[in-house]
Amino acid sequence: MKKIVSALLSLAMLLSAFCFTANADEKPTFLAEYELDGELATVYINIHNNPGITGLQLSVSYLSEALELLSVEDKSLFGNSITHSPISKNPIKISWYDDNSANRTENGTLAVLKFRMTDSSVPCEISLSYKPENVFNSSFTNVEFETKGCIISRYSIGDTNRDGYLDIRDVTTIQLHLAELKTIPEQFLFLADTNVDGDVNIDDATHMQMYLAHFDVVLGKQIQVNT
Ligand SMILES: [Ca+2]
Ligand SMILES: [Ca+2]
Repeated sequence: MKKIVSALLSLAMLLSAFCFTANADEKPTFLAEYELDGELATVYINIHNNPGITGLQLSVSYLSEALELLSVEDKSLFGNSITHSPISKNPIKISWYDDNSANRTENGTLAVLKFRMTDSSVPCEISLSYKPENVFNSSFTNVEFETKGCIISRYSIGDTNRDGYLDIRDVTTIQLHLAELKTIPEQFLFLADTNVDGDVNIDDATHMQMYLAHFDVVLGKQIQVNT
């Protein structure tokens, strides 16, 4: 019995050490995620793994030919308000500053942008960027964040043949693409990156097969919305 308890304890320690390492590896990130409802795209500008900041200015750029920005909603993540440039501007700049001089470490949704998709035939990339001096902490030291945008598309990740269904034909489409027998157009290649590691290879076909076989895998990334 003692042996089992000590084995379980060792396992728990190993797991907690692993979890700690995994969290430590996560970098501060500005992340855009979206939901699409018909022609209305809701884009969440999120902050993850925030080490502590007192001010930021973030630029959000998008494809004007395919998206029309309708509104910017302030989620008051840090208590006080954000400001932004006029919604007719692209990129639109979102700013926040706390003059109480204490670092703020909240994570979650900074702003919600609503777009109308005026051309759904093309994938629409939302890009985030900032100037290093525009994200800083209470000592006015620049704080580095990664930026991750998103691609708004009427097709789900995995729908590689773009017929609106997720099935074995999408696996075949990936395999044919990898065998260079039938190419997935460059602008839709992101649909084939089913495990979202930035590359399209046989692992994505396997990942999709596992999804279709009801294994516990997710196609693309699950959106976590903070309301
Ligand atoms: Ca399909
Ligand atoms: Ca991949």
